[in-house]
Amino acid sequence: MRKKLLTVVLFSLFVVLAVAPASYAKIILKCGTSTQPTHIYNLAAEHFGKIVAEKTGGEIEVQVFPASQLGSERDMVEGLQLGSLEMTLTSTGPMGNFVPQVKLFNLPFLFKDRESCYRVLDGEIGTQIADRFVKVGIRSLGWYENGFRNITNSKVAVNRPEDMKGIKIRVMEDDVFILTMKSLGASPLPMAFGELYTALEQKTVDAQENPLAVIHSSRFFEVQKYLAMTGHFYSPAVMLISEMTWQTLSPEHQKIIADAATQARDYERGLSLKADQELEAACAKEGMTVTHPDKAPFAKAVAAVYKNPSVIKAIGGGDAKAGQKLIDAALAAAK
Ligand code: EAX
Repeated sequence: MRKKLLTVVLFSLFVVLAVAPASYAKIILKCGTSTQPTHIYNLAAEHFGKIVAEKTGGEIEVQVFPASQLGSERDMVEGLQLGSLEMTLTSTGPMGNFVPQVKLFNLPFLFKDRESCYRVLDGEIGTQIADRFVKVGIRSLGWYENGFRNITNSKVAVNRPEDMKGIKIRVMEDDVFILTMKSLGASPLPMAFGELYTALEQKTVDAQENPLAVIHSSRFFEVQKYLAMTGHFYSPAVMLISEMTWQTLSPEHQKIIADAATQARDYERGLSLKADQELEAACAKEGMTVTHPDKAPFAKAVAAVYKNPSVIKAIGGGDAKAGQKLIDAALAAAK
């Protein structure tokens, strides 16, 4: 009897040990974003996770944490460097603090249209800048899209740059955004995205600027009356993975993740285009007054940002000549 019991126990132990490695091998990749669950970043991150789960037979699970639950965009990138977070899909807002050359993409009216954006981002310039991330402990899995940014505010219908005078506007945390809004005569206040809705609600700021996909999913129409389709910045996004995490993955898993990220990028760009086609009317339906200002006077007002010595130097990573070269190359490629 005892012998039989022992056999059963040993057999059970064998079964547990045989099965255990598979369950222990499961890899969880947490991916944080700043935006609301229905926003295109999160739909794309879920799509990415689905492909990865399928291709790895469930060995890798991507868990998406929207709405700044894991911190601001800057906090999350720092988390990737420390290895406390595996992935994030972020705007370029905070990225200039990690790789200054990214500030290039923050210049106003740099790109003509989406084709021009993709040509620069997916081409040599975008690839070279993305390659720099690895040196600071993060790895780019591709340029996604936040979108063309438009201005909303609670005070006035904006038709000309002059209408921006004295308007307190929240901007992302980078001096290029601050200088751009100053050159329009507005009073910019840098702030993390997670604090923005409350700041608009409590009137700490009058205005903000974001792509339609963000404006609509964050329900800014509840606290902002006016929407001006200025398209002043094209805001790229970037899918990032912690380099520490990346180095623990097998080459097979790395390939699956890289390919899935490219597929999800194309999916996300499609969603972003659709958002731009549909959400202006949706915002109007929610009660916003929409204006379509002539962009030329805005572009003229912000042209000074391109001549700003500290911006040029920063874009060159501390080298003004390199900065000017990069700006010229981007302008030529974006044409
Ligand atoms: O990345 O901070 C911002 O306004 C960004 O556009 C937003 O968080 C999406």
